[in-house]
Amino acid sequence: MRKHRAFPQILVAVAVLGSLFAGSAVRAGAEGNPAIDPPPGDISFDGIGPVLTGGDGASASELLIDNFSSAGYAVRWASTAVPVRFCTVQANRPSSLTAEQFRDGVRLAAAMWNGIEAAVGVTYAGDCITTRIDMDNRVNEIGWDDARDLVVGTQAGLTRGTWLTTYSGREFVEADIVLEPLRLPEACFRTVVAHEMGHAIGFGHSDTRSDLMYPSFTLSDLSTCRPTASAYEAQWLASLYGVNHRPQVTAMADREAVPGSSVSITAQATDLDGDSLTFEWRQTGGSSVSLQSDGATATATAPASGSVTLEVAAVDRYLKRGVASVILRAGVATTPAPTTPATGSFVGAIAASGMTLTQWAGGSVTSPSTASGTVRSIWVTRNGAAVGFIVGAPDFVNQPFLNLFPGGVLAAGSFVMVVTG
Ligand SMILES: [Ca+2]
Ligand SMILES: [Ca+2]
Ligand SMILES: [Ca+2]
Ligand SMILES: [Zn+2]
Repeated sequence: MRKHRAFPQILVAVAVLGSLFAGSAVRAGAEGNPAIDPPPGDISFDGIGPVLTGGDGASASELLIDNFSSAGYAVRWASTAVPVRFCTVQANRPSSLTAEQFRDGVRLAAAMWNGIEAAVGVTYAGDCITTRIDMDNRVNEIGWDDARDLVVGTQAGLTRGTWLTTYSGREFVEADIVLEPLRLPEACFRTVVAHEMGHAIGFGHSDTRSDLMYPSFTLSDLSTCRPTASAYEAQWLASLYGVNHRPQVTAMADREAVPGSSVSITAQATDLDGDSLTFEWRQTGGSSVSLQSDGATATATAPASGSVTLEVAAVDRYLKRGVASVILRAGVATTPAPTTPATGSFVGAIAASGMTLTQWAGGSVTSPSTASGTVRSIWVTRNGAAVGFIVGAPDFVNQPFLNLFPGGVLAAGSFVMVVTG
């Protein structure tokens, strides 16, 4: 039985904090600020006990977010607020982490939570317009501790959430994540972000070591910096928000095409929940080719050689993604497939019965067409001898003619004798 450790919540008036520190200078570090060496031993992600603050005057005892028990006070985002949008504030980022590594950590955490089939999703919007975390601006920021010193002791970060109680329960209105600028292995940094994001979508702490929402990690055992939520946590998220499935998507079979030619590829997708879907196409392998997409259909240029891999994702409103790929290979420049020669015809009128000397208008003698009569045979002269094609006769009978004119195709303008009847 999983239990949540409940500790008294210390309420902090966010508005007061905001006014207290509104004037403090924030050093915007393109290069980042010096990183703080982490403390030895266990590092708590964000302190022990409940981490969320009510925005509606709820009492301390009501603020215990006991999400791992059946009798907890859950806080969640209203479905109209999903996907939950986060942006990053780069100010005060430690020098041990590049701006892009910071963004990658957030991107991966969002993708990890979105991978769970629950009716909640997280979208990462890139860097915030603002350069300072504001706890009361209705923008969900992820950034670094500053002169306010919100993260203290052996904590790596904190999540400050506010919610309002509505007829359907407690609904978040904002959740900000403040990180201490610690010098951490990238895997542990990513875990901290994923853990805090977990709080920001409604998780409390778990007392199970193998859960992402366990309250602490230790640098002496990097396996405690786990990249994903556990199966149990996935289940819990689905019970908080309801299940929502990722779309099922299939692309066309692998293709081979003449180098440089334009190839159209179509994906088919379904969603068990009936969500409307958008499609994202990208190239995941091979030398770069042009790729243009319009919904479920994409047009790519076949590579000059080798093959390229294209991936299509069908994405629903909760950012659940179904993915399929298709390989596009450079084919040999194909010779046109042999085609049935066009019906042949004569120049001018042909007698309904008898012999007519005329000219061939083009096409094959194997299916001659005339306005009158039935063509019995067609004759040409070669080296003073007549060579005939008997319509409807077996090939061996007509072999001498077909040897001269493969497929029975006679050049337009050739003089022929036609026998009809
Ligand atoms: Ca904010
Ligand atoms: Ca601090
Ligand atoms: Ca769905
Ligand atoms: Zn935590």
